Amino acid sequence: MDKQHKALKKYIEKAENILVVSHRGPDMDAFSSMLLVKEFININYPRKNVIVKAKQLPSFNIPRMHDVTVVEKYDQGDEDLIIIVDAAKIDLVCENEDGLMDSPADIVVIDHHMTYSDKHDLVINEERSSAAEQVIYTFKEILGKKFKLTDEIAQLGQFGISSDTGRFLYETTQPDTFRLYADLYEFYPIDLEEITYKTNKIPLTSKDVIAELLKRLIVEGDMAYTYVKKEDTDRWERSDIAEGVTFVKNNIIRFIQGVHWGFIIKYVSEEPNNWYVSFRATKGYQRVDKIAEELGGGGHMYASGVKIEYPESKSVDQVLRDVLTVIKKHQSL
Ligand SMILES: [Mn+2]
Repeated sequence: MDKQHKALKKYIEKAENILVVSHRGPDMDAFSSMLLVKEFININYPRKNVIVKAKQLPSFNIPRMHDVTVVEKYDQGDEDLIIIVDAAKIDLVCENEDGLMDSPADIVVIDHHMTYSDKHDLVINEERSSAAEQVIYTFKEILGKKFKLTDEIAQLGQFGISSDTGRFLYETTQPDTFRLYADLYEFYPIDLEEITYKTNKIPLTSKDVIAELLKRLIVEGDMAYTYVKKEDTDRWERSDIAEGVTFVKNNIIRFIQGVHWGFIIKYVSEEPNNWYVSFRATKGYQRVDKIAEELGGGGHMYASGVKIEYPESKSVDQVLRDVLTVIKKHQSL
Protein backbone atom coordinates (compact mmCIF):
# COMPACT_ATOMS: atom_id res chain seq x y z
CA MET A 1 0.00 0.00 0.00
CA ASP A 2 1.37 3.45 -0.84
CA LYS A 3 1.70 6.28 1.66
CA GLN A 4 -1.53 8.02 0.65
CA HIS A 5 -3.68 4.93 1.00
CA LYS A 6 -2.10 4.06 4.33
CA ALA A 7 -2.89 7.55 5.49
CA LEU A 8 -6.50 7.33 4.29
CA LYS A 9 -6.94 4.03 6.12
CA LYS A 10 -5.71 5.68 9.32
CA TYR A 11 -8.05 8.62 8.88
CA ILE A 12 -11.01 6.28 8.46
CA GLU A 13 -10.01 4.08 11.40
CA LYS A 14 -9.57 7.12 13.63
CA ALA A 15 -12.86 8.78 12.68
CA GLU A 16 -16.24 8.19 14.25
CA ASN A 17 -18.49 10.39 12.20
CA ILE A 18 -17.64 10.68 8.54
CA LEU A 19 -19.23 13.17 6.20
CA VAL A 20 -19.02 12.55 2.45
CA VAL A 21 -19.63 15.44 0.04
CA SER A 22 -18.95 16.35 -3.57
CA HIS A 23 -18.97 19.31 -5.93
CA ARG A 24 -21.83 21.74 -6.46
CA GLY A 25 -24.33 20.61 -9.07
CA PRO A 26 -23.36 16.98 -8.53
CA ASP A 27 -23.32 14.77 -11.64
CA MET A 28 -23.70 11.01 -11.88
CA ASP A 29 -20.02 10.44 -11.00
CA ALA A 30 -20.29 12.68 -7.95
CA PHE A 31 -23.34 10.84 -6.60
CA SER A 32 -21.91 7.42 -7.48
CA SER A 33 -18.56 8.07 -5.84
CA MET A 34 -20.14 9.52 -2.67
CA LEU A 35 -22.42 6.50 -2.32
CA LEU A 36 -19.53 4.13 -3.05
CA VAL A 37 -17.51 5.60 -0.19
CA LYS A 38 -20.47 5.19 2.15
CA GLU A 39 -21.09 1.62 0.96
CA PHE A 40 -17.48 0.52 1.41
CA ILE A 41 -17.22 2.04 4.88
CA ASN A 42 -20.63 0.72 5.99
CA ILE A 43 -19.69 -2.81 4.99
CA ASN A 44 -16.12 -2.84 6.23
CA TYR A 45 -16.28 -0.47 9.20
CA PRO A 46 -19.83 -1.04 10.46
CA ARG A 47 -19.31 1.01 13.64
CA LYS A 48 -18.58 4.23 11.80
CA ASN A 49 -21.34 6.72 11.07
CA VAL A 50 -21.22 7.78 7.47
CA ILE A 51 -23.47 10.47 6.12
CA VAL A 52 -23.64 11.61 2.51
CA LYS A 53 -24.87 15.15 2.04
CA ALA A 54 -25.91 16.99 -1.12
CA LYS A 55 -28.16 19.92 -1.94
CA GLN A 56 -30.21 17.83 -4.36
CA LEU A 57 -31.03 14.21 -5.16
CA PRO A 58 -29.90 12.64 -8.43
CA SER A 59 -32.40 13.10 -11.25
CA PHE A 60 -31.84 9.48 -12.27
CA ASN A 61 -32.32 6.27 -10.32
CA ILE A 62 -29.17 4.83 -8.82
CA PRO A 63 -28.81 2.29 -6.05
CA ARG A 64 -28.73 3.71 -2.51
CA MET A 65 -29.70 7.18 -3.76
CA HIS A 66 -32.00 7.56 -0.77
CA ASP A 67 -28.95 7.39 1.45
CA VAL A 68 -28.23 10.94 0.32
CA THR A 69 -29.27 13.45 2.96
CA VAL A 70 -30.54 16.50 1.14
CA VAL A 71 -29.71 19.76 2.88
CA GLU A 72 -30.19 23.42 2.02
CA LYS A 73 -26.90 24.44 3.58
CA TYR A 74 -23.78 22.58 4.60
CA ASP A 75 -23.51 23.36 8.30
CA GLN A 76 -20.82 22.02 10.56
CA GLY A 77 -22.01 18.93 12.45
CA ASP A 78 -20.38 16.26 14.56
CA GLU A 79 -18.20 14.98 11.71
CA ASP A 80 -14.55 14.44 12.57
CA LEU A 81 -13.61 13.45 9.03
CA ILE A 82 -14.82 14.93 5.75
CA ILE A 83 -14.24 12.96 2.58
CA ILE A 84 -14.58 15.06 -0.57
CA VAL A 85 -15.00 13.06 -3.77
CA ASP A 86 -14.88 14.21 -7.38
CA ALA A 87 -13.61 17.69 -6.45
CA ALA A 88 -10.19 18.99 -5.48
CA LYS A 89 -11.16 21.20 -2.57
CA ILE A 90 -13.92 22.30 -0.23
CA ASP A 91 -14.35 25.56 -2.16
CA LEU A 92 -15.90 23.55 -5.00
CA VAL A 93 -18.34 21.91 -2.58
CA CYS A 94 -19.50 24.87 -0.51
CA GLU A 95 -21.09 28.16 -1.33
CA ASN A 96 -20.28 31.27 0.66
CA GLU A 97 -23.02 30.75 3.25
CA ASP A 98 -21.95 27.17 4.08
CA GLY A 99 -20.34 26.90 7.50
CA LEU A 100 -18.64 23.66 6.49
CA MET A 101 -16.12 25.73 4.52
CA ASP A 102 -14.23 26.47 7.77
CA SER A 103 -14.65 23.05 9.37
CA PRO A 104 -11.90 22.03 11.79
CA ALA A 105 -12.42 18.34 10.84
CA ASP A 106 -9.77 16.40 8.93
CA ILE A 107 -10.45 16.68 5.22
CA VAL A 108 -9.36 14.12 2.65
CA VAL A 109 -9.91 14.29 -1.08
CA ILE A 110 -10.51 11.39 -3.48
CA ASP A 111 -10.52 12.91 -6.93
CA HIS A 112 -9.59 12.35 -10.56
CA HIS A 113 -9.45 15.85 -12.04
CA MET A 114 -6.15 17.11 -13.34
CA THR A 115 -6.44 20.31 -11.34
CA TYR A 116 -4.79 19.91 -7.98
CA SER A 117 -5.08 21.68 -4.68
CA ASP A 118 -2.80 21.23 -1.70
CA LYS A 119 -5.29 22.82 0.64
CA HIS A 120 -6.33 19.63 2.45
CA ASP A 121 -4.76 17.00 4.69
CA LEU A 122 -4.63 14.23 2.10
CA VAL A 123 -5.30 13.89 -1.62
CA ILE A 124 -5.75 10.62 -3.46
CA ASN A 125 -5.76 11.20 -7.19
CA GLU A 126 -4.27 8.76 -9.68
CA GLU A 127 -5.84 10.68 -12.59
CA ARG A 128 -8.31 7.93 -13.30
CA SER A 129 -11.38 8.11 -15.54
CA SER A 130 -13.78 9.04 -12.79
CA ALA A 131 -14.07 9.49 -9.06
CA ALA A 132 -16.07 6.25 -8.99
CA GLU A 133 -13.15 4.34 -10.49
CA GLN A 134 -10.74 5.99 -8.05
CA VAL A 135 -12.92 5.15 -5.03
CA ILE A 136 -13.16 1.48 -6.00
CA TYR A 137 -9.44 1.10 -6.69
CA THR A 138 -8.70 2.96 -3.46
CA PHE A 139 -10.82 0.61 -1.35
CA LYS A 140 -9.33 -2.37 -3.20
CA GLU A 141 -5.97 -1.13 -2.03
CA ILE A 142 -7.07 -0.42 1.53
CA LEU A 143 -9.13 -3.58 2.04
CA GLY A 144 -6.86 -6.07 0.29
CA LYS A 145 -8.31 -9.57 0.61
CA LYS A 146 -11.41 -8.21 2.34
CA PHE A 147 -12.42 -6.30 -0.80
CA LYS A 148 -15.73 -7.61 -2.13
CA LEU A 149 -18.15 -6.41 -4.77
CA THR A 150 -21.85 -6.10 -4.05
CA ASP A 151 -24.70 -5.47 -6.49
CA GLU A 152 -24.79 -1.85 -5.39
CA ILE A 153 -21.05 -1.28 -5.68
CA ALA A 154 -20.98 -2.91 -9.12
CA GLN A 155 -23.80 -0.72 -10.38
CA LEU A 156 -22.58 2.54 -8.86
CA GLY A 157 -19.14 1.92 -10.34
CA GLN A 158 -20.58 1.42 -13.80
CA PHE A 159 -22.76 4.52 -13.51
CA GLY A 160 -19.84 6.72 -12.50
CA ILE A 161 -17.36 5.38 -15.03
CA SER A 162 -19.69 5.32 -18.01
CA SER A 163 -20.99 8.82 -17.44
CA ASP A 164 -17.61 10.44 -16.82
CA THR A 165 -15.99 8.73 -19.81
CA GLY A 166 -18.97 9.43 -22.09
CA ARG A 167 -19.34 5.66 -22.46
CA PHE A 168 -15.56 5.17 -22.91
CA LEU A 169 -15.21 7.85 -25.57
CA TYR A 170 -12.87 10.18 -23.69
CA GLU A 171 -9.13 9.75 -23.39
CA THR A 172 -9.43 9.48 -19.63
CA THR A 173 -10.46 5.87 -20.28
CA GLN A 174 -7.48 3.70 -19.37
CA PRO A 175 -6.85 -0.05 -19.56
CA ASP A 176 -7.54 -0.09 -15.80
CA THR A 177 -10.93 1.47 -16.50
CA PHE A 178 -11.91 -1.37 -18.84
CA ARG A 179 -10.54 -4.01 -16.46
CA LEU A 180 -12.54 -2.69 -13.56
CA TYR A 181 -15.63 -2.15 -15.69
CA ALA A 182 -15.45 -5.74 -16.95
CA ASP A 183 -15.41 -7.02 -13.36
CA LEU A 184 -18.31 -4.79 -12.37
CA TYR A 185 -20.30 -5.72 -15.47
CA GLU A 186 -19.73 -9.40 -14.88
CA PHE A 187 -20.93 -9.05 -11.31
CA TYR A 188 -24.09 -7.06 -12.05
CA PRO A 189 -24.52 -5.66 -15.58
CA ILE A 190 -26.23 -2.33 -16.14
CA ASP A 191 -27.92 -1.39 -19.41
CA LEU A 192 -25.84 1.50 -20.79
CA GLU A 193 -28.22 2.36 -23.58
CA GLU A 194 -31.14 2.66 -21.19
CA ILE A 195 -29.14 4.89 -18.88
CA THR A 196 -27.92 7.15 -21.65
CA TYR A 197 -31.47 7.50 -22.86
CA LYS A 198 -32.72 8.38 -19.39
CA THR A 199 -29.97 10.79 -18.41
CA ASN A 200 -29.97 12.72 -21.68
CA LYS A 201 -33.65 13.57 -21.55
CA ILE A 202 -34.50 17.24 -21.25
CA PRO A 203 -37.68 18.83 -19.92
CA LEU A 204 -39.87 20.47 -22.55
CA THR A 205 -39.87 23.61 -20.40
CA SER A 206 -36.21 24.21 -21.26
CA LYS A 207 -36.93 24.61 -24.98
CA ASP A 208 -37.13 28.42 -24.87
CA VAL A 209 -33.74 28.56 -23.15
CA ILE A 210 -32.22 26.32 -25.80
CA ALA A 211 -33.78 28.31 -28.65
CA GLU A 212 -32.49 31.59 -27.20
CA LEU A 213 -28.99 30.22 -26.55
CA LEU A 214 -28.85 29.09 -30.18
CA LYS A 215 -30.08 32.47 -31.41
CA ARG A 216 -27.30 34.17 -29.45
CA LEU A 217 -24.59 31.81 -30.63
CA ILE A 218 -21.49 33.59 -31.88
CA VAL A 219 -18.81 31.87 -33.96
CA GLU A 220 -15.31 33.37 -34.13
CA GLY A 221 -12.81 31.29 -36.06
CA ASP A 222 -13.06 27.74 -34.73
CA MET A 223 -14.65 28.88 -31.45
CA ALA A 224 -18.35 29.18 -30.63
CA TYR A 225 -19.98 30.72 -27.60
CA THR A 226 -23.26 31.82 -26.14
CA TYR A 227 -24.51 33.16 -22.81
CA VAL A 228 -27.21 33.50 -20.16
CA LYS A 229 -27.71 37.10 -19.04
CA LYS A 230 -28.81 38.48 -15.69
CA GLU A 231 -32.28 39.36 -17.01
CA ASP A 232 -32.81 35.79 -18.15
CA THR A 233 -33.00 34.59 -14.57
CA ASP A 234 -36.21 36.62 -14.17
CA ARG A 235 -38.02 35.02 -17.06
CA TRP A 236 -36.74 31.44 -16.94
CA GLU A 237 -36.75 28.87 -14.16
CA ARG A 238 -33.33 28.12 -12.72
CA SER A 239 -33.64 24.40 -13.51
CA ASP A 240 -34.64 25.13 -17.12
CA ILE A 241 -31.59 27.36 -17.52
CA ALA A 242 -29.36 24.62 -16.12
CA GLU A 243 -30.87 21.97 -18.42
CA GLY A 244 -30.73 24.24 -21.47
CA VAL A 245 -27.12 25.22 -20.86
CA THR A 246 -26.09 21.59 -20.36
CA PHE A 247 -27.84 20.54 -23.55
CA VAL A 248 -26.25 23.27 -25.66
CA LYS A 249 -22.75 22.86 -24.27
CA ASN A 250 -22.76 19.09 -24.69
CA ASN A 251 -24.60 18.78 -27.99
CA ILE A 252 -24.13 21.97 -29.97
CA ILE A 253 -21.01 24.05 -29.25
CA ARG A 254 -18.29 21.85 -30.74
CA PHE A 255 -20.58 20.06 -33.20
CA ILE A 256 -21.02 22.98 -35.58
CA GLN A 257 -19.06 22.55 -38.79
CA GLY A 258 -15.82 24.48 -38.66
CA VAL A 259 -16.04 24.81 -34.86
CA HIS A 260 -13.83 22.74 -32.59
CA TRP A 261 -14.36 24.29 -29.22
CA GLY A 262 -16.23 26.95 -27.30
CA PHE A 263 -17.90 28.00 -24.10
CA ILE A 264 -21.08 29.15 -22.39
CA ILE A 265 -21.26 31.97 -19.86
CA LYS A 266 -24.00 31.77 -17.29
CA TYR A 267 -25.08 34.26 -14.67
CA VAL A 268 -25.42 32.67 -11.22
CA SER A 269 -28.80 33.87 -10.00
CA GLU A 270 -28.32 33.01 -6.34
CA GLU A 271 -24.94 34.79 -6.16
CA PRO A 272 -25.50 38.17 -7.79
CA ASN A 273 -21.88 38.94 -8.71
CA ASN A 274 -20.82 35.51 -9.90
CA TRP A 275 -20.70 33.90 -13.32
CA TYR A 276 -20.04 30.37 -14.51
CA VAL A 277 -18.05 29.68 -17.65
CA SER A 278 -18.07 26.13 -19.10
CA PHE A 279 -15.70 25.16 -21.87
CA ARG A 280 -15.92 22.26 -24.33
CA ALA A 281 -13.21 21.28 -26.81
CA THR A 282 -12.07 18.66 -29.31
CA LYS A 283 -8.85 16.70 -29.46
CA GLY A 284 -5.91 18.57 -30.94
CA TYR A 285 -7.45 22.02 -30.67
CA GLN A 286 -7.67 24.54 -27.86
CA ARG A 287 -6.62 23.28 -24.41
CA VAL A 288 -9.58 24.61 -22.45
CA ASP A 289 -8.30 23.33 -19.11
CA LYS A 290 -5.45 25.85 -19.35
CA ILE A 291 -7.85 28.71 -20.02
CA ALA A 292 -10.11 27.67 -17.13
CA GLU A 293 -7.10 27.38 -14.84
CA GLU A 294 -5.96 30.87 -15.65
CA LEU A 295 -9.43 32.14 -14.81
CA GLY A 296 -9.25 30.34 -11.47
CA GLY A 297 -11.04 27.08 -12.33
CA GLY A 298 -10.02 23.76 -13.81
CA GLY A 299 -11.10 20.51 -15.39
CA HIS A 300 -10.09 18.33 -18.29
CA MET A 301 -8.59 18.86 -21.72
CA TYR A 302 -12.01 18.63 -23.34
CA ALA A 303 -14.30 19.91 -20.64
CA SER A 304 -13.48 22.52 -18.07
CA GLY A 305 -15.11 25.31 -16.14
CA VAL A 306 -14.77 28.13 -13.71
CA LYS A 307 -16.89 30.23 -11.42
CA ILE A 308 -15.70 33.82 -11.63
CA GLU A 309 -16.48 35.78 -8.49
CA TYR A 310 -16.55 39.52 -8.98
CA PRO A 311 -16.48 42.03 -6.12
CA GLU A 312 -19.28 43.97 -7.81
CA SER A 313 -22.06 43.43 -10.32
CA LYS A 314 -20.96 42.96 -13.95
CA SER A 315 -22.82 42.88 -17.24
CA VAL A 316 -22.52 39.90 -19.56
CA ASP A 317 -20.46 42.07 -21.93
CA GLN A 318 -17.90 42.79 -19.24
CA VAL A 319 -17.64 39.13 -18.30
CA LEU A 320 -17.34 38.16 -21.95
CA ARG A 321 -14.54 40.65 -22.39
CA ASP A 322 -12.63 39.19 -19.44
CA VAL A 323 -13.00 35.64 -20.71
CA LEU A 324 -12.08 36.55 -24.29
CA THR A 325 -8.99 38.40 -23.07
CA VAL A 326 -7.66 35.25 -21.43
CA ILE A 327 -8.63 33.19 -24.48
CA LYS A 328 -6.78 35.53 -26.86
CA LYS A 329 -3.68 35.19 -24.72
CA HIS A 330 -3.77 31.39 -24.97
CA GLN A 331 -4.49 31.43 -28.68
CA SER A 332 -1.38 33.45 -29.35
CA LEU A 333 0.84 31.03 -27.38
MN1 LIG B 1 -16.05 13.06 -12.07
